[in-house]
Amino acid sequence: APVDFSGTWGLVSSENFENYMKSLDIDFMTRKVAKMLTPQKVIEQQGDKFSIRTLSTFRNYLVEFKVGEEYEEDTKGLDNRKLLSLVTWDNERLVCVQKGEKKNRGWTHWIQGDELHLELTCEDQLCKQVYQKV
Ligand code: VLP
Repeated sequence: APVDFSGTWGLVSSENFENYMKSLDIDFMTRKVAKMLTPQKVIEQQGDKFSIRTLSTFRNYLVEFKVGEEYEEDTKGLDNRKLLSLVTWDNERLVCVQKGEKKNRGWTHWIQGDELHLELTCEDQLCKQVYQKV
């Protein structure tokens, strides 16, 4: 794909993260801490190979995958579930479907101008986040 997501991106806005966390059964105290964070996404992309690091003062999370190849995801430090995840291209958007206990779980990344956009879904909740290069 002609899109390059590589870089270090800082959170600038977040909508409905609280309800997204609730849909993942994240406990009250963890939600209170998590919603105060301004995480960074450190993305390394080589063609269809990605690593995405979500970094914060509280917890860090790493996923590595190749587009089109299903992988086992262990959401250790988040909701601690085992998922079967698959990322594909939808035109210039990177779309991840996360199969597991929770219905309709996944995320979509795309670049819009100088911003990195992220939509996170779980069950009936949609969280929208915007990041900018730092
Ligand atoms: C759980 C939900 C806060 C919050 C509890 C701990 C790591 C796409 C994708 C790549 C994600 C989102 C990860 C965040 C969900 C938190 C700790 C917060 C900081 O990102 O970029 O993995 O799945």
